[in-house]
Amino acid sequence: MTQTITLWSHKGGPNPWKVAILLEELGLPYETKFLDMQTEVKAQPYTDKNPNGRVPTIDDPNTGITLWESGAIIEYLIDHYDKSNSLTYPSFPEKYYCKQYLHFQTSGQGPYFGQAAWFNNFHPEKVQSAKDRYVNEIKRVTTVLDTILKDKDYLVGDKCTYADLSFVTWYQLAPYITGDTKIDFKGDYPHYYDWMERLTARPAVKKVLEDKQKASSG
Ligand SMILES: N[C@@H](CCC(=O)N[C@@H](CS)C(=O)NCC(=O)O)C(=O)O
Repeated sequence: MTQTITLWSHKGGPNPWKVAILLEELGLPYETKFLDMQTEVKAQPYTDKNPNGRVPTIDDPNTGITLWESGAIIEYLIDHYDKSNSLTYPSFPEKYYCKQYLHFQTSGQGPYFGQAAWFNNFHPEKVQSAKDRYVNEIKRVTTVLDTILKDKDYLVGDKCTYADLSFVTWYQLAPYITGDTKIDFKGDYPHYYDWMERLTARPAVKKVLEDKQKASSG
């Protein structure tokens, strides 16, 4: 029997919830532990697990691993628990295309969307050029995805993989992170928009987004 995996998380931030989507999709037992961003995430004992002082981290008693960085955690969960390849491909070149898109998400989506969030909502001075730069990056990344998805339902092959799922939680925050700039995703990026509708209609994704909503309003 699979033992319960612990997911160290934060109520509002998107990266731990990205991992929660994979845990739900794979039907794994897990419990979420929320950390206070001001007092706990950059302090011991948490930094003994994750010296980078960020979430997510997982503890998996089934293998004894403690692992951080959401992309690495997703690869680990897929390698260890997706034995039927339900969310990946064992075949060449699809296996590497899934990795390509996950790397694009962790390096090309997450950090830029994160900076947009920072300059629109937290930076103490109003720096219009920085806001523009990162909102333009959101538009650019979405154009890339919209173009890739022009003639297909999912990024790799003909089924939903972990690569698709990794993009969901940052996009859910788009209305907040773009500040004064309202992006018309449905009108300007229709292929992206339909893809995101398909992903967010999945029961596991719906559940995690509801859990996130409850956690951040609770
Ligand atoms: N590259 C990391 C980014 C993790 C990250 O930035 N997490 C945010 C929450 S979504 C965090 O812990 N922020 C707290 C801080 O920066 O102090 C990953 O993908 O796991």
